[in-house]
Amino acid sequence: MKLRIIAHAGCTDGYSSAFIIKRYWQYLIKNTGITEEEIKQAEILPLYPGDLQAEEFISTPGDIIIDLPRPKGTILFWCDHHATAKPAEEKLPKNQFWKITPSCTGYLIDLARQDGLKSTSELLAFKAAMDKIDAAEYTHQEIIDCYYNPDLNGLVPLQKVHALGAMFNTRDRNLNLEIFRTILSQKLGETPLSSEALWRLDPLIFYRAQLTSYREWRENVDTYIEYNEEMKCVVQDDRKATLSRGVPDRFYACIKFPQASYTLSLKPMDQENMRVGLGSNIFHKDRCKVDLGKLCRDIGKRFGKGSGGGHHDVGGAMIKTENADAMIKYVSEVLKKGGK
Ligand SMILES: [Mn+2]
Repeated sequence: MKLRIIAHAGCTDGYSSAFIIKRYWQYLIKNTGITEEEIKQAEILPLYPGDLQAEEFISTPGDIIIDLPRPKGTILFWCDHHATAKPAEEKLPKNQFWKITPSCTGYLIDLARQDGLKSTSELLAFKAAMDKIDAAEYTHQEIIDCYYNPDLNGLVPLQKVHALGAMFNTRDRNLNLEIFRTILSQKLGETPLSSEALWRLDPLIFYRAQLTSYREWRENVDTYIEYNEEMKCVVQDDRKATLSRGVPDRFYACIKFPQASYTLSLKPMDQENMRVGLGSNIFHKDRCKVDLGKLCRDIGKRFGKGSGGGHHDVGGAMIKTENADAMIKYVSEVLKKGGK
């Protein structure tokens, strides 16, 4: 059977989930008759959640879908941990898994361990790093250590995973895609932390550049990022940017405005479409009284073509550019009201 591994593009959890599938599929994909050779030959297809929610997406019976919403049609395997992807049915079909967990990677590792995969210190360190990254459970110091000032000569697992993520988070989408595929097509070690072929490509080159790009981005975004006291929300409206610099540091708002409860970002993708990000202050998730994943699904429907969702504390949506101001007004009202 022709297989496709469809993983969340541009996302470290998407990449790491695909790694776990390729490496440990025997513990996860049961009674389908697929072979190691077919997994080796599988097409790696990084996509965004909206791509699977779109009418144009056509699934195939060989699709392995991870860290993404479940599409219509027959597929081989599905695993997701996003709150808004909750299936309607009580009992899921064979080889389908959904649960709210910190990361999809960690969920897959746990499923494989339940089926007999031996836990090693490396596997557990990798799971811990991925859970921290995808659920944004960093301490203030860990943000500084990963986004500002890592000791590049002695990276700990959390920083190593950041260095890997830097490889496919450049500003060139085609390069990102090429790298994402390449580092899943080499000989895989126990986890990415010890995959020799991968580290021979020297992720530090990418990480060093990314750290500089974060700094340039922060300096540029400083000219228009603002805190709205009424909404208790940091608003980063990229329509106000006069320059386009660097690579986004997604937690900058929480470092710069510690008083904030929420962060809202607007990024024009093209003439017609705008990506919206909504998050809670990662250091004060207790302040988050609104289900942001649900709110994102709501604004995706109200102000876009229906693409939107996420977790309780963070979400994203695509909207029509012309609806951006109406969307801000709507979000502002919801946030002001709180979870009531
Ligand atoms: Mn994820």
